This record gives sequence, structure tokens and C-alpha cells, in this order.
Amino acid sequence: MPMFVDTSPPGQCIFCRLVAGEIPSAKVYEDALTIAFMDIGQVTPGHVLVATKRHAATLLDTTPEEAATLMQTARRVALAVRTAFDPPGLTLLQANGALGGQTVAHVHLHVVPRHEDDGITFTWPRQ
Ligand code: DGP
Repeated sequence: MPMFVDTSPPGQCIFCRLVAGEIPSAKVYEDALTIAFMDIGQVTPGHVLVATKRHAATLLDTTPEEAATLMQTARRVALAVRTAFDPPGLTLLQANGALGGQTVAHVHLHVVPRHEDDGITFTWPRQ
């Protein structure tokens, strides 16, 4: 059974604390609604997370504007990742709920650069 790692309430979860600057992160982008930062467990070099600034547990808890901005930010990040890492492929992942493979209950989207023979075989939820 997949388990949430962090189901803290709004304002106290890992990503809320990261947005507030209470815990450090390698931030690569932010706007009024979203923030992008390097994933602490890089699946491949250049793995970035895009999250809402406001605490919303899953995509279903976002406003339409937040959901649209998440994808706009993901596109910006993907363009920057292409410039920096020139990956021949890119995987976007977005998990909702423990059974959906989400471990941090603050909505976010993974931007994962992909290379030939990068050894990744995604199982979802992750093992
Ligand atoms: P998911 O399993 O889809 O909910 O993704 C959660 C991601 O969050 C996982 O890839 C690791 C990342 N993560 C967890 N804690 C931290 C943290 O404190 N800082 C950063 N940068 N990433 C984190």
C-alpha cells in the first residue's frame, strides 16, 4: 500500500515551508501562483518540481487559474531544462493521492529530463 510521507496541514507541509523560505531549496522560478525548484531526490539530473504556492493537496483542490499556471510554469521549466541539459526526452508526472503515487500532499508536477539508457523504468506508484 503506498503511503503519504507528508500529509501535514496547510502551512505546515514540506512544500508550504519551502514556499515560505523556512526550509532551503534550489529555486529556479516563481510567479504569483507557482514555484519551481530542484527535486531533492533527482531521478535524473535537472529533475524539477513545479508546485502551487498556496496549499492545495491535489490537482482537484486547485483553482482553474492555479491549474493552468502549473502547466504554464512546467512549460517554462521544460524550455529551461532543454537549454541546460539538452535531453532528447522529457517526462512530466503528476500524482494525486497516496494510491496515485503522491508522497507530498501539496500539489506538484515533476519535470524529468530523459536520456537514452538512463535506466529509468517508471512504475506508478513508485516502488
Ligand atoms: P511525489 O512522490 O510525486 O509526491 O513527489 C514528491 C517529491 O518531493 C519527491 O520526488 C521528493 C521531493 N521532496 C520531498 N521533500 C523535499 C524537500 O524537502 N525538498 C525538495 N526540493 N524536494 C523534496
